[in-house]
Amino acid sequence: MENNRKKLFAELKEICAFLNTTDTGFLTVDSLRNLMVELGHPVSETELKEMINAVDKNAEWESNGQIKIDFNNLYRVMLEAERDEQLKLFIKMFDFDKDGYLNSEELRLALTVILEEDMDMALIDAMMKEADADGDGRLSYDELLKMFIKYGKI
Ligand SMILES: [Ca+2]
Ligand SMILES: [Ca+2]
Repeated sequence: MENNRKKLFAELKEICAFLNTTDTGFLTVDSLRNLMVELGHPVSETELKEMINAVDKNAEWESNGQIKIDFNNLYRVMLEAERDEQLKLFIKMFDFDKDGYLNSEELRLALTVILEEDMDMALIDAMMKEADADGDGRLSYDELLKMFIKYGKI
């Protein structure tokens, strides 16, 4: 399942990149639905609407039930969804006490594994201090996201 999602993302990215070079840069509801079917991921009408709303909340539906979707927005939403998934997986992998946050020891282990070198606890403390915006001594999803964006990791 995990691999399927990754594959779908890769395919969608390629298609988006390709189609975005066409004149309009827009996709209609029907073409999006067909695209999902072709990729082996048929979606219901509700799911389709949710996808579209995630891409563009202000999208205007035309009288024939069609809607134009900006490919740049679709692409951005997909990238964000992918990043979200990666970060959740990262937290899950290293959240040893299962409280949904990373404390300094968990962060140290995570960085040791990722960077393949022993992390100095003083450095970890400094990173924690910087990233722990609400000062509760552990890093939440949002705090980790900001840290990763700052260091260009995702
Ligand atoms: Ca934890
Ligand atoms: Ca915190």
